[in-house]
Amino acid sequence: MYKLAVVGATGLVGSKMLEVLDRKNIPFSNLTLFSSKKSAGTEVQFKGQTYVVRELTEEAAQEPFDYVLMSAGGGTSLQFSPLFEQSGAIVIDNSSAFRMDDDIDLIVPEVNSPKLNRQIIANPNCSTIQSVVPLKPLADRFGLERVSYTTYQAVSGSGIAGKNDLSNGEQGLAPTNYPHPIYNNALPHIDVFQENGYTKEEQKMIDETKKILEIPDLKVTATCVRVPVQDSHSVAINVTVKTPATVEEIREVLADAEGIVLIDDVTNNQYPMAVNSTGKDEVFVGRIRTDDSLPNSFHLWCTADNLLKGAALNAVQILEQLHQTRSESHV
Ligand code: 2RA
Repeated sequence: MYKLAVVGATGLVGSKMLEVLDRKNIPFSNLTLFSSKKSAGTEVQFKGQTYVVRELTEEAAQEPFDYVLMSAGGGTSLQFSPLFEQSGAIVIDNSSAFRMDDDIDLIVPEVNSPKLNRQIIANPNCSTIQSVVPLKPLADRFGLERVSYTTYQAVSGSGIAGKNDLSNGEQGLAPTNYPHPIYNNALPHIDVFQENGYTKEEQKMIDETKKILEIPDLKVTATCVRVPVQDSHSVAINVTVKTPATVEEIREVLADAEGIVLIDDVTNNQYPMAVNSTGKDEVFVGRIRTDDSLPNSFHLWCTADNLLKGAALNAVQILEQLHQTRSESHV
């Protein structure tokens, strides 16, 4: 039975991790919840028991845990994940702190598996996770030449502050988290701008897609937009495949793929929508059609709950994947 810690247990993603753990059968005997000093002492209910959240300290990070689910931002992860790792734990980190380190696994269980060169495994960016799930079966079957993303990202991607800006905006109050009003607006600005005019969010999607799919020369570009939606990200994916394909063949490949629900019946106005993916585990894909402006190119549209598959569920699925591997190696 495992000793499990959840860091950031009172945040949006951390509490979602507990929700997911509650419905999974991962055999942990001992659960410890950590947070910043500010939230320490909070009582959290889990499986009928009350847990008092502890402040994460360097001493606490050296206690013996088997697994640590970390969702407390990049700074906290940089400071504490290596300490947990040195004490023998496998850390599954939801921040961007380690994602692009060469020796760190960047994992989406439907797509790839950990090599564990380090005992820190990075959870990818939410909009990347939901995009590589449909791209992986297309890569395997047809090969990938080029991917262009346009995202429509929910405010919960910015945590409680983003959700507050949207709800306050509806009351005519000025935003405190975003640089401009998000209510009745769309912001082509997620995270900070880089020298090259791309935002860090766009750069994450570009770099992480290549790493997860293990296609370093894949041509990828992205435009990431914040929209006035509470939960679930939507992504328009324009993809060029290497070998000729038809829409039907693409539909068949995606319909059989793990973690995907195909909703693609425009004659009956059936297609993925954020309101329908919120609270669900899968990635919803539809609007599949040819892009006649380029050879071997297609449009896809996908939606997913950014706090579930985009963060908490994917992290717990990595834990499940490791548990499965461990159980199989002990047979
Ligand atoms: C966002 N993907 O949506 C980023 C971080 N969660 O804000």
